[in-house]
Amino acid sequence: MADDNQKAKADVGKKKEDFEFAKILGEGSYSTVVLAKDKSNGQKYAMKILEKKHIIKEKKVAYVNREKEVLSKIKHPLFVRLYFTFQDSDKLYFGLSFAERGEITPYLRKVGCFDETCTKFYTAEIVEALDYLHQLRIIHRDLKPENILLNEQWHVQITDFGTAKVLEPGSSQCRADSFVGTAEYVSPELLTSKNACYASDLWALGCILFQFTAGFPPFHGANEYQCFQKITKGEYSIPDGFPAPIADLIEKILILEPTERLGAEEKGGFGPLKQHDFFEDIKWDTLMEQKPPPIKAYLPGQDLHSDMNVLDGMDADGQDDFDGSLLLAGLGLADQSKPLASQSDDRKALLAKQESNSPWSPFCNGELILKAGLVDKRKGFSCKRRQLICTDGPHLYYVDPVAMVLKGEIPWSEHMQLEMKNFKTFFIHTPNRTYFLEDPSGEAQQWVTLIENLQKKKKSVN
Ligand code: MP6
Repeated sequence: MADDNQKAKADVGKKKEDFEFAKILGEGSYSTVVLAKDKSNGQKYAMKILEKKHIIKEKKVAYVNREKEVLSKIKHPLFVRLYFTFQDSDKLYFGLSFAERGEITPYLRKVGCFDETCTKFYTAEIVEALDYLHQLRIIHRDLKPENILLNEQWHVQITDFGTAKVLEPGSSQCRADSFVGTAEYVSPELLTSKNACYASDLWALGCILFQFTAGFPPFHGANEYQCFQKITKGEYSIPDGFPAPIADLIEKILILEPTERLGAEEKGGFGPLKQHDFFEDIKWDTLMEQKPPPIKAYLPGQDLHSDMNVLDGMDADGQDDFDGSLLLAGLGLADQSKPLASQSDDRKALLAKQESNSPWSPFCNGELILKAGLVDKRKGFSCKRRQLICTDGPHLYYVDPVAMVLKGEIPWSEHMQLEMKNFKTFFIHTPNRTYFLEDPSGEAQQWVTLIENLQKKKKSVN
């Protein structure tokens, strides 16, 4: 495996024909990033490709030149590296390091929110990266989870410098200009005075730390305007149960006045930030040599939502009288011989009874309810009480039992993995997301058994 300097030396005077181009990795505002393999040595790169005509038409030549200037300055393991550039008659090509694990965002989305160890490690790497970047007098200005990539060893690789700014010596503010970052992560000073400063990146860091822990960003609204309103007022709330050191650090960063933010030059810079209690056990000097922790969900304590009352109109545990285990036996589905979806007379009879008796029938597309009951569906710190309905589709629908509206479906897949944590809590691991469910009536085992039986049944029928 060539190291960075070997890769840099070996890549002098490249041209398009030297590479095999594969999948598109991502689309930037004025570019496409494509996986490319050097035919001479098999080395993989992320090739950023820009259309000259488009750049000129959109008056982005300065933007491209600035990005190249910034990328050429940055030589650090926590950033994507620019190895070479070349052009042909109509395109520009930037050869950059390929971050094998891609963006951190899908991993966060899958687990809902990171556990504290994971949050701490990745936040520390971002802090280390910003410390380096600011020493080069560069402000990123659009730091967000989508721009945080992970390399093959699961270390951070920060990317996307198209909107970065290089400050003049002696100034810590950049001249006001029209750029505003991505709504949820943009700092108040960028919205009010259009002046970005080093502390603007610290604001984004605070938002990312919040999102790693909660599973959603601190400032969000139905549209950008609502989001900006909350940001300029510093209007956000820390969910109950947030780990105290994280809450304290967020509160010390998400401060409207940039000079007051922990990590700001006026507050002593990155030293005091790295010394915050939250980073107490971080060994800063060897961070990049450490093995990153596994990406795991943060499972807020069971009592976080003890005020979740059983909704009116539901019997104690919200269990419908169409209890799946009875129906499963009734349809002979408990044994392995009968076909799953046979339109048997007893199924039709049960379906008729279900349609006249069960309030959940309208959500089930004419499928038979095998089990239905109230569950708390958790994602990070958000918790929604839903009526979970397992049918012989098989499908897993979930309904808002108050509004009586179908809210969605846990995508059925033969690759679904069921995990029972305790008699109330179980997980449904699907390829893109893990569903964290709590059954207040303590029937986690019944849910897991039913769903696994249906998976087996479906596999045997297909
Ligand atoms: C990405 N930018 O490897 C990526 C990258 C890789 C994957 C997914 C998204 C990637 C880069 C990159 C350099 N190396 C990479 N996405 C960015 C955020 C956007 C959406 C703007 C293209 C960017 C260099 C920077 C100068 C533009 C990936 C890897 N495996 N599977 C997916």
